[in-house]
Amino acid sequence: MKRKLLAASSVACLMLCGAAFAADLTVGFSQIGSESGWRAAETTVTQQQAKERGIDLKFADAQQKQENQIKAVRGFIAQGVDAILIAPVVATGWDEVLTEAKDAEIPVILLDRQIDAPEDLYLTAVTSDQVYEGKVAGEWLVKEIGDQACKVVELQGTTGSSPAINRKKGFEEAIAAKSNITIARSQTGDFTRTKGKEVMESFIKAENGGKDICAVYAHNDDMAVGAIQAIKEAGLKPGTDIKVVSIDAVPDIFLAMAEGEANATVELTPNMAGPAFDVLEKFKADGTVPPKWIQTESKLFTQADDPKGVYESKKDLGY
Ligand code: GZL
Repeated sequence: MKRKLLAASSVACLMLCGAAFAADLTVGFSQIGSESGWRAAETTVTQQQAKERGIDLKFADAQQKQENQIKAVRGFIAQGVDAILIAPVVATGWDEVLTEAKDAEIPVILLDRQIDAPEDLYLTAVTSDQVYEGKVAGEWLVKEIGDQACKVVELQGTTGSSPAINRKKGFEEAIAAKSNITIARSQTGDFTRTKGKEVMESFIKAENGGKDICAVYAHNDDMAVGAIQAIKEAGLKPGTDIKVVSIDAVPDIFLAMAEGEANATVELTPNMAGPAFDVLEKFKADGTVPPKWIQTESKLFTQADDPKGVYESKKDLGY
């Protein structure tokens, strides 16, 4: 793909050329996979955003493997794309390949997960505040439980991923002052329904058939939906015998909420690509460097928030 240099000399031309740049942009996107409903929606929205802007999007699905993401990024560099989007499956191990992108003068934008790497290796990161998400979930439980003794089981996201690390941290901060609320068991469910169900089954077995569990905190709704299945199969009522709090606000958690089987979720927008493409187009058009972090909103939803109506509003958004 030949890079086009525009001899922009006037504002009008800059504006026109800016738009032309968007039409000319070829962007590589290394996506983690399709482990959750939220991830599927992020992919759909990214493809829609690219199409609306006339951006040629090269998509690579890594099947949740970092080595596949690194291979895809190297492929994008070899193709000479104008920019690279990465949703990084884990937080470490990116320095080498991002240095190769930097040496090739190809800007990298991180979507929905942060990494432990020097900030000059990427243009910006578009993510939520994941510690805050965990805090919102924890504060909801603190309010819901009051002073009763509450044994929590935790379904963690993918080991080593920034959301798993940060959502755990935020939740623990929120319950730290409440000696009546303890995390009895915590294990990764890898952000998937299947694993979430499997791990919840083991927690139920270990905790007196689930009767000693007061709440399950899942780092995403997909694991919560799996846990709800396991709770029901154990003959208990999710949402009442065991409270269910999670993160993402995907449509299916609102169906569970409408049935009284889930209690709370913290919304994560699947539209990380819109803000990413906005800053990329400006960067390409006139060199404007964006802030290193573009934060997306986090909003709590509970059964009091018309879950059926929210489901209807979300069900066709690509989840
Ligand atoms: C969080 C994102 C997480 C979602 C999960 O920013 O990376 O990954 O919460 C997804 O649904 O698997």
